[in-house]
Amino acid sequence: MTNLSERILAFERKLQVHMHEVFCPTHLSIGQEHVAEEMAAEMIKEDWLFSTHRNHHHYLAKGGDEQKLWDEIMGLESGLNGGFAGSQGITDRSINFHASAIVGGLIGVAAGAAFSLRNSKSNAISISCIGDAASEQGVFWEVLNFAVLYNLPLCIIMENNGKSVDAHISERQVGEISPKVAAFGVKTFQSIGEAIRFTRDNRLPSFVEVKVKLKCAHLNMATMLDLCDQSEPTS
Ligand SMILES: Cc1ncc(C[n+]2csc(CCOP(=O)(O)OP(=O)(O)O)c2C)c(N)n1
Ligand SMILES: [Mg+2]
Repeated sequence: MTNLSERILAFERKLQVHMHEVFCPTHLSIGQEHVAEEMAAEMIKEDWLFSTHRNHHHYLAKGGDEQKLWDEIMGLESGLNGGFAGSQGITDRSINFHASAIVGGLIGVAAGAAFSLRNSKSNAISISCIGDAASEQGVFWEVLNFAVLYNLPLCIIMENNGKSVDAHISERQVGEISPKVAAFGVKTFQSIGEAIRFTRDNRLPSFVEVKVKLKCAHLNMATMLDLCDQSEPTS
């Protein structure tokens, strides 16, 4: 395990210990740090990164500010977004980073950013990190079509942990995801590095599906239980 993975894991483990102080829905990335590690090796500061509800590892990989992230999750004014965004919806414009709680919510925005980069002289690309459940949103397939049609420098990184909350992928989908993506004419890869380099060098879309194992619960529950305890008893 390298420095970045260790730093991410330490951050998430510390959060687990302090979870009783967290009042926003928080999805830890324990077990998926290696994805962030591989992304960090290829990303440049100018790249745009659009993430999901499970975003801490992506944010730290992009060079985000660990203390500001911590304070944001804790709901503090000193947080990245003044404590208003919480874990799921963080934004850091200084490093072109955005996250959203809506599953598949930012893939269209990532395509928009790629569209603007298409005509620029920059070698920056747009990166969309998604989970396997994002492929159950229509916009995912619309974006594939649009990205191929308009040669967008868009790299889609899917962390497939086989789960959408508690529903296993075998209960939700037929067949494998990558071959369906390839049928749109999007070049598919097994390695994150290769996918990012392909998009950067050729200014074309790419897709990489990484099979991962999430080694923690889907979502923190401690605070939710606390909130339940504080509610008025119903008769
Ligand atoms: C549009 C939308 N529908 C439902 C939800 C509720 N929800 C939150 S996380 C989640 C599962 C997402 O699974 P996946 O994209 O595979 O990411 P993972 O949690 O496995 O990392 C769902 C259904 C949501 N946030 N947005
Ligand atoms: Mg999943």
